[in-house]
This record gives sequence, structure tokens and C-alpha cells, in this order.
Amino acid sequence: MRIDLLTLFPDMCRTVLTESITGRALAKGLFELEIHNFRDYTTDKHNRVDDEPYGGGMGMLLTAQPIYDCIAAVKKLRDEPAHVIYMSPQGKTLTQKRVTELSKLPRLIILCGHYEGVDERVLEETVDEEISMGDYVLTGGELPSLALCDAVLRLVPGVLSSEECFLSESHMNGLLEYPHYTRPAEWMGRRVPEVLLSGHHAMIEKWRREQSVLRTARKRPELLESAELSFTEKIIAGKEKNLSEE
Ligand code: 4GT
Repeated sequence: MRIDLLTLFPDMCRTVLTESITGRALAKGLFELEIHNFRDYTTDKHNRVDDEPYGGGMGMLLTAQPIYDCIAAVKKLRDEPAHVIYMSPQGKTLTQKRVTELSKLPRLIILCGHYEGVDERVLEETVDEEISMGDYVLTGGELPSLALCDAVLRLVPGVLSSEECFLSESHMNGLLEYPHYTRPAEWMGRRVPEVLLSGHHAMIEKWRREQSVLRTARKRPELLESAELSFTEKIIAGKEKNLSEE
């Protein structure tokens, strides 16, 4: 996987991705990351990358030229075809399913907008997919881009310590995760569920699966529609869902 991130705030992006798990994986060479400032591509004599919107209105827009030239130059850095993503509240909301698909592509170019947005024509000319992080507005596309990078990179082989650790996690199977506990076995009068202390692995697996179904029914019942449940699990979920809707 290679990711090129296009932003006016390269330091902000670098700081985040060179920390912790993604930082370690980057140092190990498990993926390639390059961060580009499209201001470096402006042909404006004052180094400007923004201008007033035609038709009037508040705020400034990013101009087409620096973004187009930056994407064109970045594409040439490698032979593999690149999938160009623009992070925007107008895109489709990101899901774990889409993250999994994107993690299998050889190359992503991710464009972060800023101010009021970007001249529409450069989006039409260059962007393959618009992705949103949810129905709210931010001052820039950097935080959503970083979230996308993080979600994709943790699926790159070797980034997480073992494969199971992401297979069982939230949303990979369409269900929420079961609750987790660590030492001490009793804290503020609350005991860890006894089954987890039993050492009985089959029972623990069964309990965890049941807890996943129960909490999904309780907290995010809409996720159950696309989850694969056994007959018994459907009954458990149905009861719980009815209870939470009462
Ligand atoms: C929200 C999201 C996003 C923004 C989101 C262009 C100028 C967009 C500012 C940018 N806000 N970007 N990707 N919900 N703001 O994903």
C-alpha cells in the first residue's frame, strides 16, 4: 500500500501518522506514505492557493491549478494506478466494508480540502471517490483523511500484531464487540463476569458471541439487518431489540 496525502498542513498529518502503531509500521516499511503540500505547486506569484467564490458569498475557495498540478506530479511518482479520494461531507459515509476494499488497492491519493472547499472543476477532473466521515462539518479535510489512513493502514498485513486482533473486532463481522475486562477481578464492587475467569475457552467464546449480539441489538439495532446470525441468535437479538424499543 502506498498513500499520498495532499494537504496545506503537512506537519499536522505527519505528526499523527508517525506516532504509535502507524508510526511503527511506517518505520518497518510496511507501507509507503508521502505527504505533499499543494502550495508548493502554485504558479501564483504570491504563493496563493485560494480565491473568492464566483457569484459572491462568504469565505475562500481552493483554486484548481495547484491541486491539479500536485495530483498530476504525484501520480507520476509510481507506475501503479492511483485511486483519488476527496474527503468531503458530501461523500458517502465511510464504512468498515469500504475501508477493507480500499486496503486492498495498491495506491491511494487523498485530497484534503480547507476553507470553504475546492473549485468544483478540479474535483470533476481528478477525483474518483468522495468520502465523508459523518454528517457534520469541519474546518478542513485533514482529520477525516487521517482517520481514513488509520482505518486502512491497520488492515495492511503486519501492521497489527496478529490477524485475529482485527478479525473479531467491531464491524468486521457487522456486530459490535463484546465487553472487555482486565485486572483487578473486582473494582469498585464490580466483578468481572465469572465465565471469563473460568479458563473454559469454548464457554468464553460462546459468551462473547452472545454479548456481541446483545449489545448490537441494544445499542445499534440497525446493524443487525446486515449481520449474519444463527437462528438462536436471531431470537436473542429480537427479544433484546424489542426490550430496547419499549
Ligand atoms: C467535514 C468532513 C470533511 C469537512 C466530513 C472542504 C473544506 C471540506 C472544509 C472541509 N467537513 N471535510 N471531509 N464530515 N470540511 O468528512
